[in-house]
Amino acid sequence: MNARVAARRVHRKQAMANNDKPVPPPTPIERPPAPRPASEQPFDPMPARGPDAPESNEKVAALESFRDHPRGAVLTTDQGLPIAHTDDTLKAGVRGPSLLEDAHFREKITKFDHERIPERVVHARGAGAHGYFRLYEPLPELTRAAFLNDTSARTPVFVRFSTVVGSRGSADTVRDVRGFATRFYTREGNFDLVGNNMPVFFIQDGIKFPDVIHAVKPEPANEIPQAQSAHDTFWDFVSLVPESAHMVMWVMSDRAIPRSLRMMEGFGVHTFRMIAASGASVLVKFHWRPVLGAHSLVWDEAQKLAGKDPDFHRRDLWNAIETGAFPEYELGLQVMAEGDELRYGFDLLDPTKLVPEELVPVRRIGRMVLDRNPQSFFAEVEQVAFHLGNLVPGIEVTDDPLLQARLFSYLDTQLLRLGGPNFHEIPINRPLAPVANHQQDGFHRDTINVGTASYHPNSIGSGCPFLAGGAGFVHRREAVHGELTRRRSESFRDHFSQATLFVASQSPAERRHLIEALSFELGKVTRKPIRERMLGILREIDPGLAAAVSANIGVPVPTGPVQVPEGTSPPGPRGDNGGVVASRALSLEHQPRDSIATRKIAMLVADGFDGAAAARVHAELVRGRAIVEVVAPVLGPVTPESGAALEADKTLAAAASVLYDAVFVPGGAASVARLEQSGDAVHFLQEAFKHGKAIAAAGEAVELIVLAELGESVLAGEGAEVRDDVIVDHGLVTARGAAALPALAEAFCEAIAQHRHWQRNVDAVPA
Ligand code: HDE
Repeated sequence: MNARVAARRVHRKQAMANNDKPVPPPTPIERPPAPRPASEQPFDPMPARGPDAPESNEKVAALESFRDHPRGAVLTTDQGLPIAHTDDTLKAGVRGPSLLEDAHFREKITKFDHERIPERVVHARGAGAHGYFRLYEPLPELTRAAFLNDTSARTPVFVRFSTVVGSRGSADTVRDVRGFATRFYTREGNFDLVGNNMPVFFIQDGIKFPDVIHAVKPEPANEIPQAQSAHDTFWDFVSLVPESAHMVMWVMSDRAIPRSLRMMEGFGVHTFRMIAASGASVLVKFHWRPVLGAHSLVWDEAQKLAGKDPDFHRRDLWNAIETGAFPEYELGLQVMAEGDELRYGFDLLDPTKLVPEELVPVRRIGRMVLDRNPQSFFAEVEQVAFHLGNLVPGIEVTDDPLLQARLFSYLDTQLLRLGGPNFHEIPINRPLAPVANHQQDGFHRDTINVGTASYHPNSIGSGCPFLAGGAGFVHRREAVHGELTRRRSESFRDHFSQATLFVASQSPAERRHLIEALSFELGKVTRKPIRERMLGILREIDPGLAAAVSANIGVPVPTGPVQVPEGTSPPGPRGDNGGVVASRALSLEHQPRDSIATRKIAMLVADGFDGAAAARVHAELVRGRAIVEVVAPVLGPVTPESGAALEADKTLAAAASVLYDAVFVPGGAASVARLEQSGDAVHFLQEAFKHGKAIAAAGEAVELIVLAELGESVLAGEGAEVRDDVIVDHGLVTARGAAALPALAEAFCEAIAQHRHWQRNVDAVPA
């Protein structure tokens, strides 16, 4: 038995023996012990996790031979020379010049000078995690891919989430598309599913990618603005390129400001192909569905978060994994018959189109769990090199011209970014499947290829490595004919019908957000003709939307057909999207809202708070696996009216409502009186209210709600409900009497699970 497993068993026995001993009474609010950061944990390739632990992650284990645990080591140079002094350079005299002879100094500074590699030209800002994928049922009728036919396999994955536009140090919560790139380390080699959190793209042909990216990136003269689409060049481009209309709607929607990377859908975007062992092929679209549902921030909140916590998303992902709240996503497929490329009223090769789920439902085929943070951001997250061309037998590409361009770009970009052709040897990029070929040499080659024959065929090396035959990757049989042309297919010319479908599918609140986002962005465009041209596009999508935006940006909606520059594909006739005029899946309104797990709740208290109320509501929140933080005027112990003190996690000055999903204020006359004096506390509540968050107040704290001017208009408002002496008014939950606490706790949890309460009238609320 290996020593680690034995130690774990002893530990389990001790834990069982301890069960017989009397347990000390719990303090009113029990806190889980603070997790040890992953970086401090000894590496265990088979960590105990959950009921069916221990489970292993082969890829994480394979990284072990590259890890360096320098504990107890002596400081050395890169050559292994022990170093006795590293704080002063070697000088001629204590006040004299430094000497070239100081090899340690030169090595240290040279290494520092060369620490940076080029950031990704797009998707530079990212965060990653390890995990695994498990299949629900074999799919032999669809594909011969081994990992999609073996339900016993626990395929290791590495996922990198990203924003597209900003540079490496930009804020997480900007309005942008999110990258959702997954590598499956399968027995047949790496399969990379390099997708986004939106199912379509701005352009139809990859040759325009540099144009759209130059337009959205900071402007070349002054490198302003960072990580924003709200500037002239972006809107200039999209207003001249109507094929972008559908994607522009997604980017202006709430999808572009996700609440969490754990609450975000993923899409392969292009139509791919799956090939069964029989040779039969189908067309597929890939989907990732977060188990917690997809949820978003509010734009005002997203902007404030960019300042209060620019690492909001990566911190959220990191902390969730460290505390065992592992993000989970289901993999789904939409399967279309080969030959049905034009059946649905649009072209499946056109990446500006999605397949409405009313036409082709999503079949869920497996689940991915992210359960381990990386140990070195640089080694793993920065150096991971995804490539759309990393396919396995049974999964292939189609002729989508955006996809085809990507097949070139990813390998090309890695050559520069990772310094040469051997980036596949970087630990995070190594497949678990064995590698054997005659490729050799080049910068940063680690492998020592042994033998004389570095060519195929050979007899000297016994013919090695051998061809895989039927087990290898064999391209589908497909006849390709055609004349040389740069023309766009006629089937790609319907630029507006799916943009209209998207807008028609939004809930009233989402539509309002869309109008606000467009008004914000176009309001920042300084050139009037661009704003006007964009309104012409919006009019084609939805005249009501165009009129609403026009009213906000002071430019009339133009009349007449949309004009496009020469060489740009003009809009063609609208398709009918197979008769689908609104699609449920396109609205966040219909996402799962049944859990408060991992939601962050602020409990606002000061000395003299009602300890019993705090403990009651806290217990209910923790039961639902929410995370509660105590926010108080000062750090240190906060004393209740009676009972044990609580330790404050944050001060009102250091915290902000935008960092939380909901707020609870227990009563206690002294505590509430203190909070009433605090502008920060009042602002905290007003801002949370404005952002549609659940708020609960008990006992005297109801007065704080009234003071913050949330009560008078809302407590008696239309739609308010009274249950067991608890008033529930669009997510604002209040009760004065102690007897109502259980009902208040329950109603508060229900309100948090709803995510946001858009029905509130918040226009007049300051924040
Ligand atoms: Fe990418 N894209 N892309 N892209 N992309 C890159 O590759 C490119 C596109 C996506 O976390 C780059 O390694 C072209 C669509 C993700 O490391 C680069 C075109 C989709 C990531 C590149 C597209 C994506 C990238 C930059 C148009 C969604 C981050 C660094 C033909 C399906 C991967 C790198 C990571 C990264 C090129 C369009 C997703 C330059 C030419 C559509 C998630 O190669």
